[in-house]
Amino acid sequence: MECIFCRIVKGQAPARIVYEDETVMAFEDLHPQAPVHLLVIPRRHLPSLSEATAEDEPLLGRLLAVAARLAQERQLAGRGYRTVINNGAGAGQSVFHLHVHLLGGRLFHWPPG
Ligand code: DGP
Repeated sequence: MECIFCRIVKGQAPARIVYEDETVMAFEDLHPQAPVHLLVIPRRHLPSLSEATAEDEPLLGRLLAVAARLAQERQLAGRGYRTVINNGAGAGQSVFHLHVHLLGGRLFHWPPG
């Protein structure tokens, strides 16, 4: 079974897409953990942060820049928002296609669970 996020990128699985360009895409998380919960992903399949190489550094910056822009557009910055990358099953990663969670619209606690 192909990666679910690759299927979303190809338009083969449904998603509420909020942003896309030639390298990244953002859509609403299926199981939101906050009033705003978006996932920002590379179009290209990259399983996790730990598998990113030096060549991926511009892409990693792009993922965060898009997350920040989406947060700005949704006026999340004033109250604060959180970006999360779960890396590996032990850290809670369940979809092995790199993604940045953008969460906002509520208060967040530290340390995370
Ligand atoms: P993580 O646990 O960090 O790998 O986060 C994966 C997220 O992906 C999780 O919050 C739920 C979300 N998710 C899983 N499958 C789908 C899907 O088919 N569509 C969308 N929009 N989100 C999904």
